[in-house]
Amino acid sequence: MKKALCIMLALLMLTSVIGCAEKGNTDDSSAAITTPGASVDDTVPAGDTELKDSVPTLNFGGEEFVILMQGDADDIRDTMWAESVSGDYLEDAFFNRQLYIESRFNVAFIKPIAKEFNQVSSMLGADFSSGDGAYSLVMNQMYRSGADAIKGWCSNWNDIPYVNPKNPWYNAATLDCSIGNKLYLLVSDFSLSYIGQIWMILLNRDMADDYNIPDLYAMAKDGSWTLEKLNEYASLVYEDNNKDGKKNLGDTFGFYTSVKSGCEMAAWLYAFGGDIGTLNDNEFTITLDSEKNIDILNKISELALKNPGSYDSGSQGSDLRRTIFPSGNFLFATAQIRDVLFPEFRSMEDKFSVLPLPKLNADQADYVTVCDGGASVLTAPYNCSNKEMLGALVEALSWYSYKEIVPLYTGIGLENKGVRDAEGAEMMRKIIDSVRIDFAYMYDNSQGFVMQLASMVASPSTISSSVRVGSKVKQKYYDGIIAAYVGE
Ligand SMILES: [Ca+2]
Repeated sequence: MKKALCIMLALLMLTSVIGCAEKGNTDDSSAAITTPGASVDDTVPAGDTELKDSVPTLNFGGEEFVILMQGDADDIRDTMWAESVSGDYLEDAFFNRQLYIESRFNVAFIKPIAKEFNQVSSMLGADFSSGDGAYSLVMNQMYRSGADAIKGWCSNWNDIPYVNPKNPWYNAATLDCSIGNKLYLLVSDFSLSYIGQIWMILLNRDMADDYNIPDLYAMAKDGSWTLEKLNEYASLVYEDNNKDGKKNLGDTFGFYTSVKSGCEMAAWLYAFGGDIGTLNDNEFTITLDSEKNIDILNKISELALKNPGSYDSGSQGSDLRRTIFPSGNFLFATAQIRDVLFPEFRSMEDKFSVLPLPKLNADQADYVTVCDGGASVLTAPYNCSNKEMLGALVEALSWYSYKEIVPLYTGIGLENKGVRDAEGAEMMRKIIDSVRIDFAYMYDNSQGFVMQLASMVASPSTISSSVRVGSKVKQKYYDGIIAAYVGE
């Protein structure tokens, strides 16, 4: 074993806490959403029949499709699989998907095995050592999956038949994480955990009317939704409602963010066209120390801490997201897609819009966002015994989810008093399609810069020196990953 690989493995074994791991979704929102007339069928879903996976007719003789995933029973119910028809929109959609897949390929889409993310890794490792091939597909935390892939526990998706990452039901940026022809982590619409943890920004439309904010949907569409606009509109709003002379909860603000969250700060960094490092021909270079990126970190700090309308959750952390925007006291709030499915959002009186995180300026080509490192990505277990079934099902499930599940999932959160927000649904898809996954972020594994962004943004006077000090260590870390991939 190469020395670099040994160092890498040692580092990875030391890593126990992964990512911005708010645990998988544990909200009970979906349970509250019922559709009494729900019916179940196994026909091809409605919609654009031309855009479909190209998996041929295959018969797997009733073989079991076994998914090993992070999470618990609630995560299975909220993001993946249903025992039967229940009257809940999402669960019924999952059940329909199972019937469709079972009927199309003659497989048994059994209840996934859900375990805590470290345990999922251990089980995958044990399966690798024993050669059992007990699992068809593994869906574990992004950061953890990167660590597992380096150990050789996963197969290269490019060697799995039928999977075509260029199809729109995969995240296009996944390919940016390839090292040569090696692609171990895949993201598709089949991972609702991933879709749900994508960052965006919310706008309280009732407050926007009160403060004469222009049509931001139009602005987002024509590309003029920028940091300057966010700063301008957020700064219009502050009222000391509780008259204590302090900025605190209960007051009315223009903007909410949580500087303490490294992943949230990473989302702003990428949104403004910044990056941590670049990968070219198996050469990784830290770029966070560039003038442009240091400037972006300073701008995030100014937005979060100096804008007169901003409220930073400080030590209260990001858990406040669930209640703070529905309180009706915030014009804008940084949020994740799944937040809008929380009951607090669904019972919120004010109307709201979803918007992409703004660009740094109008010159930036397009909107960019990222997903939390704790979300699930797809890996192919090295010992999976039927890789043809794996490929066929991942491709078909991803396509089906793109057509049927994701529009439903985002639509539920955007439904206001029974009225579907069509413009919002379109915006939501645009946000999902703007997710960037690059090598630095995908393999951060809490060893890269992501977690440190929080303390950097909180202390603007030391941003440059912190980045400079960290760069050497991070460069070695990433070099080690690449050596582990290409040096074997
Ligand atoms: Ca106050």
